[in-house]
Amino acid sequence: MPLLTLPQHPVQEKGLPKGEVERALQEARQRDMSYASGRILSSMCTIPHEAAVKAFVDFLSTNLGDPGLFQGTKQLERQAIADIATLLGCGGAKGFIVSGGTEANITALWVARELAGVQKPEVVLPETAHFSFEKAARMLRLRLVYARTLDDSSVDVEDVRRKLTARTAAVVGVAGNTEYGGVDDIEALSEIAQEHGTYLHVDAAFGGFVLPFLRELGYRVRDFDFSVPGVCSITVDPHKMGLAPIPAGCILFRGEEMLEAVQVESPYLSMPVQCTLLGTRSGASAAAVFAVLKSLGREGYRRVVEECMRNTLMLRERLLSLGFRVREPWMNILVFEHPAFDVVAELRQRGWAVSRTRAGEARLVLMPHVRREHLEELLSLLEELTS
Ligand code: 0PR
Repeated sequence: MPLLTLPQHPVQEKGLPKGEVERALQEARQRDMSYASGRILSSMCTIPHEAAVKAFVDFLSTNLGDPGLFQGTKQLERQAIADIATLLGCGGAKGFIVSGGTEANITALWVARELAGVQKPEVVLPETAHFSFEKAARMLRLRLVYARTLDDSSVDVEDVRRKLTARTAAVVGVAGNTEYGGVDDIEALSEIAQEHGTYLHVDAAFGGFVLPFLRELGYRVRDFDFSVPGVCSITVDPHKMGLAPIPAGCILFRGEEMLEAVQVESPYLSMPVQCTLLGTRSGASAAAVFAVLKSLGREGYRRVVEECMRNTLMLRERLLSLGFRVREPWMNILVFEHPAFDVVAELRQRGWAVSRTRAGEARLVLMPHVRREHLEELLSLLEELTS
């Protein structure tokens, strides 16, 4: 069966009437799940902030691969970077708005490998690290050395220490791991990395827009950012809890000189050198990130995080009272299971998008589009299943 009712030729000879193209687009969109339905409980992305959407559309044709042509847009990127850098403990950190966490992690390991300059370089990272590091490792010919994790899903720092060798080009810590939201002991990793003279990268793709606000709300939060001296670079994704439209990641380096390690000459462009993986890259993403940062301010983000966390803790209490085994949440990611049935299978069968951890538990990401009323619906269903 054809996917759409639109003619299947790759590109037909004559343009189709506007209405027909629009109809095909709408038809496709209707087959998508929607965040607003509350049924997407597996995603780290959400409905973007309206100011960011407007900025994205207004800056659609801008290209930060040639910043001399788009100096205003470049200024927005600089400002957005400075704001995120300040949020993460070092206003002077330098970097770029990139396409997402994968590009950010690849860029960080690329810099680390170039700076280390060792033969057969290795990277020591937690078992819980995101699979983007595997892509980075294959591309950059790095050997990944996984360190064990503890019961709370954070890395066993003693195992990291044991795995360092003369070939170690970088240590990776995660602040908000994908499955559990766990935060590694970045301070301990920093000490180990500094003793060993090794680069330390922190993947805060999810946690970077959560942890600073949880701390401001009075939650006990581990230090994970540039306030920890050994941290060389941080990945943080505006298109996750930053409420920016996809694609929007961010990579920050403590010093500008680190970026020079991956710099290439771009002689026929308006700038003589380029340090990003992408050449032509979206100025719309940078403008959108600027717009949401400026519209929400710290207070706005704090409110968003407060609501997500309140929902997470409410859900946890109610699940416990229904007899589910629930993990202690680090942030707005909740992992649970039931001794008598397969929660993931039951929920999926009824149209809820939930993910499964490698250990088989149900994993929910309580993003801002997940509202109280959706959780009440979910809870009544789970109550039925347990009775
Ligand atoms: N680092 C961490 C800690 C992540 O969780 C992710 C993505 C990345 C890096 C990579 O980021 P990009 O996907 O932006 O390149 N974590 C989620 C995942 O892959 C992303 C996600 C988002 C998954 C939306 C599902 C979804 O519907 O599991």
